[in-house]
Amino acid sequence: NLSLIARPPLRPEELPYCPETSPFLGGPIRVTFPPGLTLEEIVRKNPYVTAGGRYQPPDCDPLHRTAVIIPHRNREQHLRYLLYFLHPFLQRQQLSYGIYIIHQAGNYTFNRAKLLNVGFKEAMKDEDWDCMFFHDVDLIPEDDRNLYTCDRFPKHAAVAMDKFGYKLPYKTYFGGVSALTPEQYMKMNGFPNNYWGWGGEDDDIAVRVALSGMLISRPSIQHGRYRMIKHGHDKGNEQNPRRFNLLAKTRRTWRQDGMNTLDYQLLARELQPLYTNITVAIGTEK
Ligand code: UDH
Ligand code: NGS
Repeated sequence: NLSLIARPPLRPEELPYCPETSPFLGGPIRVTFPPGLTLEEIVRKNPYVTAGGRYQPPDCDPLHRTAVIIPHRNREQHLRYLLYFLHPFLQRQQLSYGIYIIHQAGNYTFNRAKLLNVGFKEAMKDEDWDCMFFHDVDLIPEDDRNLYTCDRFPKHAAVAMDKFGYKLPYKTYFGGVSALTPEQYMKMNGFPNNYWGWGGEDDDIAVRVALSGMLISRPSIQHGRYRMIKHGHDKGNEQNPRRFNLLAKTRRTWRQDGMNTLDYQLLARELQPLYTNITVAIGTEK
């Protein structure tokens, strides 16, 4: 009886490809925030996640490799909730993935777009990712058919946020969650490094997409739904009074500022159980 002969487990390259559409998708997700949630509990619920917040589907060869890049400072509770929902969400999509927290060191004014540039560079040192998801820490996806994969054009994923009545606030909005392939990212010279404080950097990114000759891709309004965790204004991320002036100049500046001028000091890179923690000094406004 042949079935009694023990077979060695398949090596990863012998696994069949994962299907085009994952059989584990469930559609809408009920997003509520369990009080007293701990990182240990999330670790327990995600036994297949390995050091640095990495995952491979156990029984098929993934079609997509996605890095999730999260800009962060002083939002530990939001981070816990995001990890709690995001790990199972990405696993249901049968992705190979890694989660990167890019932590801005010090108390100087926050710079979201520069942190995302750092995240891109640092994540690409680990793996040949084919898609980078740039993800605010306070946005929880509400439907797992919102696939965390890249499209032919840069993708804006957070098209239907609860705080905007589940529609786009304006046509060129590119904030919250977006996704680019490394090729798309390099084509637009990455993101601007010179937006310190709140506002405008996402609009600048949308302008760069257009100036580099690309369009914006989006999921449907039914799938691209997000719930934002309510919060007030952060200390150290005040509205940037220069944002309108900067935006008026993007056409002239995008080739001179971005990935090609990115400058920072890596302070630490730690493999936490649920994410790779990258702490950086990104300097101050000139
Ligand atoms: N972020 C941090 N720490 C900060 C500031 C920003 O981690 O101190 C990150 C975080 O990933 C956040 C993202 O940058 O999701 C974007 O910043 P934001 O959440 O402040 O931007 P948003 O437009 O909110 O969502 C602005 C303040 C709204 C206050 C409304 C009060 N009713
Ligand atoms: C625009 C900002 C964007 C911001 C969007 C939504 O006005 O950065 O509002 O803001 N652009 C400028 O300030 C130039 S929100 O309602 O989330 O606070 O993302």
